Amino acid sequence: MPDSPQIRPARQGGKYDESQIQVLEGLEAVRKRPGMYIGSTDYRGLHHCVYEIVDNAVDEALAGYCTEIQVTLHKDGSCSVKDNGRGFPVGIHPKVKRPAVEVCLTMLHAGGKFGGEGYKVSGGLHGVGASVVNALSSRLSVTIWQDGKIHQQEYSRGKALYDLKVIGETTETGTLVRFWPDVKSDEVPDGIFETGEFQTNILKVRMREMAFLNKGIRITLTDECETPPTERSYYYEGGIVEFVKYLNKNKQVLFDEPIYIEGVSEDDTAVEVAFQYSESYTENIFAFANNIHTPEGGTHLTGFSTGLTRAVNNYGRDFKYLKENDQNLKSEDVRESLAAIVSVKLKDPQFEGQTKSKLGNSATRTIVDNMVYDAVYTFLSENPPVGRAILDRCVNAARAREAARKARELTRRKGVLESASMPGKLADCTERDPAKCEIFLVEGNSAGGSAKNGRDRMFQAILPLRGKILNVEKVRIDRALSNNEIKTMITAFGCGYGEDFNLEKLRYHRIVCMTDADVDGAHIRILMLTFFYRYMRPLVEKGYVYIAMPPLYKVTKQKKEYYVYNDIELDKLLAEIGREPKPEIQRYKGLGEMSAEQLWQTTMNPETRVMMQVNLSDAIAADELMTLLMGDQVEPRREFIEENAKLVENLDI
Ligand code: TSJ
Repeated sequence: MPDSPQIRPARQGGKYDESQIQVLEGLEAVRKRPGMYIGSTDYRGLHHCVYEIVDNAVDEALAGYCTEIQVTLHKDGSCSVKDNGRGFPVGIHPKVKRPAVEVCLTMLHAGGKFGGEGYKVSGGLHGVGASVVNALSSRLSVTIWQDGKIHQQEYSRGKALYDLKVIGETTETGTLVRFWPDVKSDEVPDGIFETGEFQTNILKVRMREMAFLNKGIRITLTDECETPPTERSYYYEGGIVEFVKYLNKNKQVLFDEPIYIEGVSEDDTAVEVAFQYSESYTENIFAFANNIHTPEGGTHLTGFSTGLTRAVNNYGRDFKYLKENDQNLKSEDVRESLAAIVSVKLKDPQFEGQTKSKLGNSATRTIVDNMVYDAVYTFLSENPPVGRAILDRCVNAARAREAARKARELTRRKGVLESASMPGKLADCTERDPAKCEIFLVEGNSAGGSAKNGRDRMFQAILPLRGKILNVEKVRIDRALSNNEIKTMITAFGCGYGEDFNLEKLRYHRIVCMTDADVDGAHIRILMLTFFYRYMRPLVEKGYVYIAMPPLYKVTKQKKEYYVYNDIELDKLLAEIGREPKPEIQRYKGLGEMSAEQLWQTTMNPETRVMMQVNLSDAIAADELMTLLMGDQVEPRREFIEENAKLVENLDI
């Protein structure tokens, strides 16, 4: 039989060939409903594409054949990923009768089926495979160095442009994929992505995370769009131990070396845990399954938590840190001020939950629990100073929790937080159906005035806040309640906080942070998001939290006014309307400079405004920034702000 054409008809000799129906239907489905495969078509989906390709190279590294991964952002808007592995198999796939690499890149879920023994570990957030990226790329090329030859094939929107061909000879091995995301524009109305701009700051977080989670792999990120081009390299011999040190790098730690546990279960589940206590009052535990972050937790996290709690309690009893009459420590006592990484790698991971980011495999819980219990109990027994430090810390946390509970009951009885009377500063709306109501948290009094006058009082409430919200790193929640801004927010929202949080009592379904478009505004926004993330997390999970986007400039030309939200838009507009005669450009330094009418038109009117909905990973990013910005240690903070001034701005996306 001669070589088959690129896409053969589904029907051949009256018989359906299932794999080909999949080719045709598969990639079309991807372009029809991209969100189903990559989550969204905004900047997040765009960056998932990079992760998806990198995951393939990481899998080759985990199989033991690759040590270097090079990620490059090119000036022409493309991204390439190159590894020094064995090279993607080019042999003919027995069933489809096309080269394996072509099958993987042009068929949905074809990946991993010809991987031989072992299992795909990374598999991307949505576990969809490289063909999805191919389908969503205007162009993609794959180059393979293998068996003395260099092979290449190119595709457009997932369809091969020509058969795999040999383009040269080589002594090396490896795989290179370069793709040009299919970006929507006036010229390409049927494009996919709303933006094609890769951001180094977003990519570097994931590349660093991948390097932490997979020790010994070097991942290099080069940005050729910057002048001069920048290069960052991530390589961690210590893996997740270095990850934990990184999480605690600005904190006073209780003991110098994180505790590290590693093991493989009978069913080949690989478990790695590292943890360390600090003097802070928050927990920073990140759980991963097959290199995928699981913010909703799951069985691996539960196993860690119960195993650790049991070990600390038993050690405390056996070594008399807990007296007979003392209650057992609760898991939240043991987790306070804990930084930890839990990473499991398993066959057939089951992802559950709202965002499919919760591990469901029930066997994993017992595996992790037992492994952690044994290792921690033994470690503490053999290292009494560390054991003492940890037990002191946890017993202290338990006492504080008990005190806080009593204080809360007192305030509850007095009705301080639940009374019908709303804070005086709140300009409430008339509507009572929470689903229709919005509350704007506005920085500063003058802006608060404009917002009050500009709003639609039917459904929009205004709560002016005066700058400093509190740093939750530094105090426990009971003390946090002495902060006026925090108290006011809790009262106005009506839904309580922490363990008592009740979403049904929430008075507004849109909570909008409206701060100035400058660094101070960004800080206050980070403080707000961190507070929500730590004490009202369901607000974030439900998508009730938003960031208002006030314009940065007003441009006036020949009595026409234009509002512009960032510098790129400004350039675009000036190109459009012409710079002669000179348009007047006003840069807003703060919300307070806008009149009530302007604020309504540009930032608050649902018909015309732009708002960003905050998701869990935004909140986590804010929380991490907060740790760095507000931690005890001054020097790293300054360094960080200098290094990341851009990242703070990036929260504006
Ligand atoms: F999938 C992809 F095209 F996106 C991609 C795959 C992208 C990149 C950057 C790298 C890779 C990739 C795949 N690197 N290395 C591999 N290796 C294999 O696929 C491979 C090689 C040999 C064998 C074998 O059993 O001999 C098996 C596999 C799965």
